[in-house]
Amino acid sequence: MSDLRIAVLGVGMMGAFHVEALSKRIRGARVTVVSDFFADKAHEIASSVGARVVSDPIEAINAEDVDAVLIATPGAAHDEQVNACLDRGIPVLCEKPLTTDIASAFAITQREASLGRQLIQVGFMRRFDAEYVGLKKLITEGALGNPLLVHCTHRNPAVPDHFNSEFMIRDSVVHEVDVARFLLDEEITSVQVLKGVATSTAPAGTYDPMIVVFETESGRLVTDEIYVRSGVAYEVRTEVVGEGGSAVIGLDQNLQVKTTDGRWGGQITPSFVERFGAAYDTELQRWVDAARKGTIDGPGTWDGYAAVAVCEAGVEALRTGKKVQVQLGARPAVDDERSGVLAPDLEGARP
Ligand code: ISE
Repeated sequence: MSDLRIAVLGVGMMGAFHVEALSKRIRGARVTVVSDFFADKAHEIASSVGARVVSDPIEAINAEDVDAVLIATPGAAHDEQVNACLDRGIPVLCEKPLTTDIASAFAITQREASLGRQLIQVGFMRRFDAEYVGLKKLITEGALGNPLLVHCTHRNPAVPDHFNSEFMIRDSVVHEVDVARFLLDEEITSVQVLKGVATSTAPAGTYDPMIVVFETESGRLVTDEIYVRSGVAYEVRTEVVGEGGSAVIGLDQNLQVKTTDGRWGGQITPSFVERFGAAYDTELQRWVDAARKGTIDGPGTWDGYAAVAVCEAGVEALRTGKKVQVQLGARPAVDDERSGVLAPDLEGARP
């Protein structure tokens, strides 16, 4: 079978990272077309992998030498680009968010369902991380008993000033939204945001850190500490507390150093690229393998839509200080079989 020919739209940090992975580490795929608003960047990345540049993203989607599309453009461009891929009926890996508003995200779930095929995978890479897959397996196998609580910690060492509290919810907390839905296998029904004392490095009016509290359909509680200017390193931890025990991941305990002066310690990953590098590659390989068969293998449009809706409720909770309910509406039938479910398979989580 010939290689999957991929157009990568947007070659900022994530897009460029994926181009490199597709060219060096992923089997069965080749980047043939690169498109970016910044022509210099597009040419630089395209020439590094022998691809051509098509400046108009819609033209890139419809190019003859393109079988599938990876979307890593800013969120505001996703609606038009994802719909153009649906027009053509080709598989897509779309970085979060699926779109930037509830109505357009919901419309995409309906449109894809009406095609009767799952074509759009949303880039929630944590579902492919070995530790998250292991945690999910523990829950599914009943090793922790009935899960009661999930505690998440999400710290970035530093971010640019445009990262205000609203952006923190849409761009960072969105990962815990997906993790909670993935681990507990149920929808989030309400969101509350607690704002405390902000770090002195946060711009005026930005609450950093914040504690976000989710409730799920069955009444479980999920807490998320989001702190994006910790000044330390990349720390993403998740603890599930069940009736029969608890389990925690993200402790960065792989490498431990003991020194002659009697100190010990380990290394914390500096950013999400190091922490989730293997997960990104697994996500890509599984998407490529599925896309070659004309489908996806991972979180789908319903997961993308649910994340947009919960984040929207989170932003309202931030503004009003109230607990905000999430109304998802009816899930299109065709998604039921696969979307939101990634088989808890530890082997599969390794690239
Ligand atoms: C970024 O967009 C990511 O996706 C990272 O995983 C997250 O840690 C960071 O906060 C986001 O801004």
